[in-house]
Amino acid sequence: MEMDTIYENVEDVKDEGKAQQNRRSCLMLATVILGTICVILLVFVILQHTRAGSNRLGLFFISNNTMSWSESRQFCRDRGADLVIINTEEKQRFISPFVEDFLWIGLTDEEIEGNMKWVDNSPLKQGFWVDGEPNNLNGENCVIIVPVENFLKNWNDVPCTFTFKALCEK
Ligand code: 2F8
Ligand code: CA
Repeated sequence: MEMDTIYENVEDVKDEGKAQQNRRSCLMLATVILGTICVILLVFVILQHTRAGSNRLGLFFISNNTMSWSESRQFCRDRGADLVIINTEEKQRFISPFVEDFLWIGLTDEEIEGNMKWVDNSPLKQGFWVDGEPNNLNGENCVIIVPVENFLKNWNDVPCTFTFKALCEK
């Protein structure tokens, strides 16, 4: 074999090596880009899910029997739920049309008079009280939602020992 041909072959092998290296680099880059996109998508989906979770309306159910506020709460908790927390106007408007009875909701100022708290311990920010309520008449510390036409004024505080049906949210 002549010297020229040997050099040509060596050059070909070098070129092939470079091409292979380039292909590997491209593959690596594509993998990194795809991986990054996957991670971004995953984070996005998780964030969406978390946000949707915190805003979502749950499953609502009402007890057949009437009970005190504490018994109502226990009734809900025994079923993996709790008395409903109504902390947005949207939720208040959603729930109100289904209210056909006096129903306990998860709001009470039993601990400190006038300091209404939800069952998750969060403070009441916006109330949807019947005019004149809450009036703490003879020590009323627990709250019911009542079936009246005005869906933005249908809460009343009543004695916690009175018996009403429970409105639970899971
Ligand atoms: O007049 C408002 C008043 O009406 C009732 O008491 C007479 C309610 N009590 C019950 O529904 C148990 C009060 O909570 C209400 O403030
Ligand atoms: Ca009252």
